[in-house]
Amino acid sequence: MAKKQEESGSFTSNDLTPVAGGGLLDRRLFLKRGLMFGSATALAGTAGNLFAEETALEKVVENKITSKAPWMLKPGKPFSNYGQPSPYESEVIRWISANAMASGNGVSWCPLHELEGIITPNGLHYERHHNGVPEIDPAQHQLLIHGMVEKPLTFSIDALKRYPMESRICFIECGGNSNAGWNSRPVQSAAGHFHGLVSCSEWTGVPLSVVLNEASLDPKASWIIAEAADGIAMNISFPVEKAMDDAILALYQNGERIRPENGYPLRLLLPGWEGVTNVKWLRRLQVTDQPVMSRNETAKYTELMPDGKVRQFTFEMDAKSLITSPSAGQEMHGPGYYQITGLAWSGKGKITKVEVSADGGMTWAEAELQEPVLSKCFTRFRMPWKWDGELAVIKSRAKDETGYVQPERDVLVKERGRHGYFHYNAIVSWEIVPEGYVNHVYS
Ligand SMILES: Nc1nc2c(c(=O)[nH]1)N[C@H]1C(S)=C(S)[C@@H](COP(=O)(O)O)O[C@H]1N2
Ligand SMILES: [Mo]
Repeated sequence: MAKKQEESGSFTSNDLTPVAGGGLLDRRLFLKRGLMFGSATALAGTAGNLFAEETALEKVVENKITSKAPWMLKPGKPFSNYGQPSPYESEVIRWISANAMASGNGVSWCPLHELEGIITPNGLHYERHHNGVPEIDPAQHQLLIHGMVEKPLTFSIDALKRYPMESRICFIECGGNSNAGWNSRPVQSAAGHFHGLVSCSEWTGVPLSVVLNEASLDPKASWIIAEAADGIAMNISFPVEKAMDDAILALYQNGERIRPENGYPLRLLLPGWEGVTNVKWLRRLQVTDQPVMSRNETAKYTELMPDGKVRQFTFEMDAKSLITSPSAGQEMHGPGYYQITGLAWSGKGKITKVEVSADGGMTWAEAELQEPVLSKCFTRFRMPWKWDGELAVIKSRAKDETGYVQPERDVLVKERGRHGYFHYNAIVSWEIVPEGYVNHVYS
């Protein structure tokens, strides 16, 4: 009987029994066909619709015949060479916080709380520049590979485009993302203005192993120093092992050539590894047997631990998750049914589970992971929720395929101490007050 109902797609009163405290419902609830097609009487209480308005026949007639919207009364605009978002979406933008003394040094945040799915539109990919965006002529740009190789090689962009390519959908996250989490008081910024130094794209280019094999590595080579063509010639070291594993010389981002801000015409892509290792405007790879010990791998992106030792070369980004809706600064529309949704990712592989709590972490229930679930990639999670209008604290907790579970904030702070500035990946809590406002809290 239960099986039959499942097949017909309708829901039973059992489905409406909370699966955890605070009104969390079965993660499969919104997937049931019965609910989508209006037999939601039991769910909605009185009316048969979830969120839609009941429409009388006269209204239908009026709508179809007499009241035509202004845009239906004239021809639309002509074609455009490059499409832009609707002007009504003009507030879905990156949020810039640049250094007042040096405008090319700073960040712009991806508005994660305004986006859906797992792909970041190119114009909204977060930015982190140490010295601005160089305007590079691809016809003059070259990549040099030298050092502990048999044959030093130079590649033009045109030459690289002729090699066989691969695509990889993965996130890039700055090691400084979410660093406001280390503050003693919870910041009240929108989710993307706090956690938005991470974005996810389809990157396409030439596997680094292919060109390194062509140059033929010295068996004693263990590190590669990547150097950029920006105004600081930014450089960073990474192990040869990663180069031969899944590193890509990326030329394309979500199908089009990489945007200048993100490394045009060539960027190093080290899937799952800390943002700073993904060198943009790549011009040189020097194969060596030791790291270069540059500023960005010594003074920055490392942290002093409580025992006085320093954590360095923390390449892989640990698992993390975040509810993007509802989230800080958003408003609820009164008690009733909601879909909690957010993003989870891990630099160590696939996300295997996301749990959600609506009672401040006392009880948890498993969220639905939306396909595709890919390694080192954003994973979208969803959870149906009936908010009773009372004070609630919602949070999410990610687990990856290594078994690692995202820690609570007090656990992370205890482990790392308070000298750190980078690599904050603790559970994020949003408090919903009866008036419907959403705040960031530590609990
Ligand atoms: N050449 C160069 N590469 C760079 C940087 C830079 O300033 N210059 N910033 C790094 C840092 S710290 C991060 S987090 C990522 C940001 O990549 P994005 O701007 O495409 O988001 O690029 C890395 N690669
Ligand atoms: Mo970064």
